[in-house]
Amino acid sequence: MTKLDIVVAPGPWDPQPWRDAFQKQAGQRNVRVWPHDGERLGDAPYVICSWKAEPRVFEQAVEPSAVFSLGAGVDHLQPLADKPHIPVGRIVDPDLTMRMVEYVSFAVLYLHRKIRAYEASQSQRRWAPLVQPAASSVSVGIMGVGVLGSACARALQSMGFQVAGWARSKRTDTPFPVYAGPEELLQFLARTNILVSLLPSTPATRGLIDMSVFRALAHSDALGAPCFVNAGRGEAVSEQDLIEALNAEVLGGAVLDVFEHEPLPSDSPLWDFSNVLITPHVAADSDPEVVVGQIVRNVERLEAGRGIEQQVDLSRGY
Ligand code: NDP
Ligand code: OXD
Repeated sequence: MTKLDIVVAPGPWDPQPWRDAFQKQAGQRNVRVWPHDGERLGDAPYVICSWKAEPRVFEQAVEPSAVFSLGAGVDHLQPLADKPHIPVGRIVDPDLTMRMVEYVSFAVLYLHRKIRAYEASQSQRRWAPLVQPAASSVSVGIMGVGVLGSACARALQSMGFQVAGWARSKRTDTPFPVYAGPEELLQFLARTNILVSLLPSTPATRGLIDMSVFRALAHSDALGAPCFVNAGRGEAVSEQDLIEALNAEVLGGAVLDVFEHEPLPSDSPLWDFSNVLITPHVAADSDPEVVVGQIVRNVERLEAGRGIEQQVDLSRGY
């Protein structure tokens, strides 16, 4: 059985933890970090494990046996869309899922429990209780109820929030209602006080969340103006419309982890809103030890002539 070389192309990430984790878990396989260990990959069969790597890594004379994303999203692997014969895998892992559940639960509670207002009171040494309604009076709508969105929906439901999802296809296997497709979007938005996006970046989702979406959300006695959480991809949101919606108080607050351009430029007006919390794309980090374990299991499958798990269809975009 031929062992595959493993080429790790971690793009802007610190390569060292990835080199260490692969060297620890890859057995006898040859591990190379690209481009640090040289740009040319040689003629031995290999796989590429990539995070936002420069596309020229995919332009070698010999093609990879498979390409793995080092995260859940595969939008950065679009250069491979015209090579459907190369299998592409992504990370689906309880560790990554639980990190996203933590982040989204925190963000929804931060908005629902009016923590921003209490932070402002504290900075002025003011004791200022606000009406604090129960979670059951707030409806959370999650756009994208795949692996991450479904887990977040269940966690929020267990806290008492009214939860609904929106996806591309109809679902009947969830303990919360799922609205599907453009035809059910308005119905979904009309019942949503806190909108959470966990959508991937695809041609169909790009710029989907715009002013018309924000205006269609429901005001509630509990929360006032609706709020927005984005931990999916910045490209799914019209950032200009988001800024306008915050300025016009169509939205009452937001927690944002992902942006059209990352790092978020220092002159972005989003930094200035007192009712917006910004985090630097850290909602669900990939832990090298965990991710590498899943990739090595897939490499073993390839070496045994089997297909990979968590394969994605890049023509669908996610
Ligand atoms: P999945 O592929 O499991 O789920 C994607 C969901 O989005 C599905 O419910 C899918 O619908 C829905 N969807 C896709 N396209 C459309 C569309 N055009 N209209 C309506 N719904 C659509 O992905 P994950 O849950 O694992 O991850 C979601 C995203 O989260 C990733 O793609 C990544 O971009 C982001 N992410 C962000 C992180 C961070 O740190 N901020 C960390 C990890 C991931 P259907 O169910 O019908 O297929
Ligand atoms: C991912 C991410 O897609 O970190 O895993 O954004």
